Amino acid sequence: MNDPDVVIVGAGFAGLYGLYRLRNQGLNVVVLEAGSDVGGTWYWNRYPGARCDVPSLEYSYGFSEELQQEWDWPEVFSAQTDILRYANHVADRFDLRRDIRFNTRVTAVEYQDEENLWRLTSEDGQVLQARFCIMATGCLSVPNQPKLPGGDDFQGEVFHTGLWPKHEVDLTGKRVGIIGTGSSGVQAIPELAKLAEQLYVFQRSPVYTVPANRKPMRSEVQQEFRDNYRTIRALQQKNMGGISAFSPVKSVNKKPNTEAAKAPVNQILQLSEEERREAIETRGVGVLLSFRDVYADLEANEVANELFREGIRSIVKDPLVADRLLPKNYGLGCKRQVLDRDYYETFNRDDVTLINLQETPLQTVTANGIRTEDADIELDVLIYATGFDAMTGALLKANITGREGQPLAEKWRYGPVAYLGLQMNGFPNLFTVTGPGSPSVLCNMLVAIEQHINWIGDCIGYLGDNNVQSIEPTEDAEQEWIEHVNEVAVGTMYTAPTCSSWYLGANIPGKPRIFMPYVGGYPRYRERCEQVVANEYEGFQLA
Ligand code: N01
Repeated sequence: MNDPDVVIVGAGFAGLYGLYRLRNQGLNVVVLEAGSDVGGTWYWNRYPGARCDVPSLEYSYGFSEELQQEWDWPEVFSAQTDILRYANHVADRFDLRRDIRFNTRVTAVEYQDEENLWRLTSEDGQVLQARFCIMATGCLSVPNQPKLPGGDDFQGEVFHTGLWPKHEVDLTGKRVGIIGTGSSGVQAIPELAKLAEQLYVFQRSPVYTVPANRKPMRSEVQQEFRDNYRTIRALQQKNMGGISAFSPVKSVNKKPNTEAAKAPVNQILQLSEEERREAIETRGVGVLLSFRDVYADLEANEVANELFREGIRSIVKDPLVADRLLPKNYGLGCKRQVLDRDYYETFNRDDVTLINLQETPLQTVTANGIRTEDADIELDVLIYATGFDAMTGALLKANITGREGQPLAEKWRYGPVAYLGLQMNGFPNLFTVTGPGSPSVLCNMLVAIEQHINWIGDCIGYLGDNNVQSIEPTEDAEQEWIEHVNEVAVGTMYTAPTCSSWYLGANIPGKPRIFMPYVGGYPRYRERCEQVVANEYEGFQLA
């Protein structure tokens, strides 16, 4: 087989759209995928309770009018199974599988200086060369497996939420331990509690989580979205997080709002205590996330934090357990917001035990379970819900080397350095999708992905039309962009001194503490990308 024009690594939503878009441009494209099927995140994260925290009508492709008109979403916020079904439908509908090589884990991505080609090698020894390489490897795709003392000694079954097996995991009658209470843990815990005989939750940091919308999709609502998709996709382009927040008017009976609920106040400090409580009563605790000052003002943040804690105390019956669940040393807005279904209620069950690792640290994993400072807890199953080596993990794991054999790991030894999260100096014709320095994980992923792939597709088209052999950013442009990325993150709760999050790389021992995504908002970022193109690829060197 002839070498393709483009190799894409990853057949998640970015890889699928990349293949569709570039193939339609007349390019010969091959996708290499480690899994046995499409879906990326939604292929690997099959743990009980896995679902998306963005409404499905928004977290879906906008590139095909037919696709958005024909696909039915069964719930407002879809479960993993439905999103994976959607990914499979897209692969089949657009005949994408014929260019995807499954079970092909890329272990090296090397630039060949002389030929100006990228050579990709896979675990099973396949070698493929192409002029362009697109890393569509996802932002949360390398599971963080902490090295706990005695971790290898455990004789029971071990799972990671991010690598959940495809076969059914039978937890009936079993004593199950779960480490981690981030988005994955919070989603899994209520479901695991229903399946296991006993559930032990090992919590290092309590979490701020608000109840998720759990409504089934009504066909009238779906139809109203379908009728308005053009507007919705346009609104997404103008929203900070790539979400249209389109409000159906025909298919939804709006209840009359109380004064507090409809007040156009976006500062919590402008409300009296009574008004704050009334707002929570009418709109739920999630209303705390709608006040702007909560994200920018420490006093406002603490007011909201305390109201949030009050909510936990009112749900969890045992005051000691409730106290352990209260986040105390960081504020709302520091970490990725978590959504839940009956998380706090789950701790009222007799068969669920919360272990606060800050009070009673984990000493060792044993053959039979976990030993903390004050107890030996026997387990049949141990589940790690310990997150991911986010944003840079998958790129570094692919062993990318650029011009003159420079490893990406060396270029990024003090943190990721890239221009617009799209390209790196020294790595010509290699593109990253939703890479560090782009809105990425702070944006509706599908919107961010389509924008990146369109930009890359247009760029490759431009190079072809103008007989240009390679593109890469200048070091100056890269540096300037990173400074801007850091500048806009300063003063936000994301970078507050009390904050440790995977956005900052703080969850991985030894990882440089750098705020990786671009917090300046999707529209501003998109406009910058467009301006760069209008100025004939400003900040890039073309050769
Ligand atoms: O990972 P996390 P996640 N010993 O890093 C704990 C997306 N996502 O998989 O906070 C003990 O948030 C760690 O404790 P601490 C979403 O973007 C989305 O849950 O570091 N504990 C924390 O409690 C999300 O933000 C969806 O102190 C250890 C937990 O493990 C991102 O993925 C669903 C530990 C990790 O939380 C990551 O979420 C799922 C150790 N050695 C995921 N190491 C939705 O769409 C780590 N922890 C809803």
